[in-house]
Amino acid sequence: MIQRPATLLTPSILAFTLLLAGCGAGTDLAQRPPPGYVGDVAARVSAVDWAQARPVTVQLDEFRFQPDRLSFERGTSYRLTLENRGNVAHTFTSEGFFKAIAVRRVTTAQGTVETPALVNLEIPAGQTDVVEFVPVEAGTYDLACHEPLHSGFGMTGTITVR
Ligand SMILES: [Cu+2]
Repeated sequence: MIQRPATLLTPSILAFTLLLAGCGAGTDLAQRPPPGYVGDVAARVSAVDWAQARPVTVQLDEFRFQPDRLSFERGTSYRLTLENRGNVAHTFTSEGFFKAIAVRRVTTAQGTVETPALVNLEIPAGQTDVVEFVPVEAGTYDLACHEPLHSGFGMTGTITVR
């Protein structure tokens, strides 16, 4: 009989750990889509080819997203890399966009979490998060960093789903 290693973290424990590890706005991953989010996430995620996922990279620093205008197509798999090249934590926060996508998984410095929905993403200084997702609902959504004052310094953007 093969035993699973005792240190194996379940996704729920890992998500909880991520939530605790963040400071400020913190990273918050939902275990099931909250109200207002797209449903049928598992079916939507399994309906696309992840070997063909389109890579998109956004760099974050003080105080901007580069690029700050992002465009995605519905029904296409994406691998979004968020590189914090700054000296402080930044968040990638877009409630409207998060509600409009089906998430496959999120990879942070702490590991990979299978999660259907994003509530908030905080990327510590010098770290990189990767989000794999499928856009579902078309629309134009505001992007902002929710660290104190950052959006006022211009750390905002726009995400369009076509
Ligand atoms: Cu910021």
